[in-house]
Amino acid sequence: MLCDVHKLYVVHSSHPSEAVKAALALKGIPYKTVELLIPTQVLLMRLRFPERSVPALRLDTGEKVQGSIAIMRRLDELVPDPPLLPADEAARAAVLGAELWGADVLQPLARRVFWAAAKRSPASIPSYQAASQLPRLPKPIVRVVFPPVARLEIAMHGAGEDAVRADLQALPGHIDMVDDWIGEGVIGGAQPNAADLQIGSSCTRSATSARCWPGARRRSWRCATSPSIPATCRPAPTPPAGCPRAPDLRRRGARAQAPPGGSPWRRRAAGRTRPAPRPPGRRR
Ligand SMILES: N[C@@H](CCC(=O)N[C@@H](CS)C(=O)NCC(=O)O)C(=O)O
Repeated sequence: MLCDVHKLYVVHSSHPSEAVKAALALKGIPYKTVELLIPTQVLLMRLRFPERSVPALRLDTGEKVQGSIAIMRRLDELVPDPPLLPADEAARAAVLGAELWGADVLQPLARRVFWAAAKRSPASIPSYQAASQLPRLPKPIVRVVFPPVARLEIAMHGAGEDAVRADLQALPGHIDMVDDWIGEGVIGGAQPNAADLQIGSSCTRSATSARCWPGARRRSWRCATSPSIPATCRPAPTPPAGCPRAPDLRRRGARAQAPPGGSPWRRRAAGRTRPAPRPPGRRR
């Protein structure tokens, strides 16, 4: 069966969805957005696609592609220019490694931190709805509906206090690694690539959520403001200034070093050992 237009299924403010929207925009591919209200995608996507998550793309031919990485690959086949992967083999391997790390490590971390932060700061939720296509839910309804949704998402994504504390302690090491990739030209070049979109969208999501967490908030988030990260990958939502703090994290100090030995992702992606750790206290 032929549809007349490509359809991209998203939930609003979903970072992998933003990455795919940016890829479609870069390639100038017209599409229609089908926005689902979180967390209804868990049921509704299963009716249309093999998996329950967004983003998912239904091409005008009826072909279905689900998952941000799979969609990016398919878009490159459909519209090769501009490419989302470099032609040079070594550069391509580095970008693929960074993209995979972005999808497997940073993306779920950003999701966990978001839900934990949103639970702490339910007042920030309307700001995340700002650019949504769906009718804005009245605040009293958000107040009633949000707590069980947050509990469900936290359970689904393993975003309990301990997991998020570990995430926030690992985050500075992750950001250093992303900044190194920017320095090496793997990401952050003149032309955004697939890793820029994958990592940039998660960085911006983490950066907005991390405003709730004092240690993480001190970081400069160079990755979230890199010029190669298209504006569509930078969701505007900002938790309010009065967003509650996390006393346990403040006591421990969230500026932790990367895990000993560094990330295996980094070594696999770059094909070399991790550089010596930076001197303590260095700020970007
Ligand atoms: N790694 C996948 C994950 C997508 C994903 O988990 N999307 C979230 C929204 S940001 C979702 O739909 N979650 C629902 C679920 O996992 O049940 C991708 O990049 O497409």
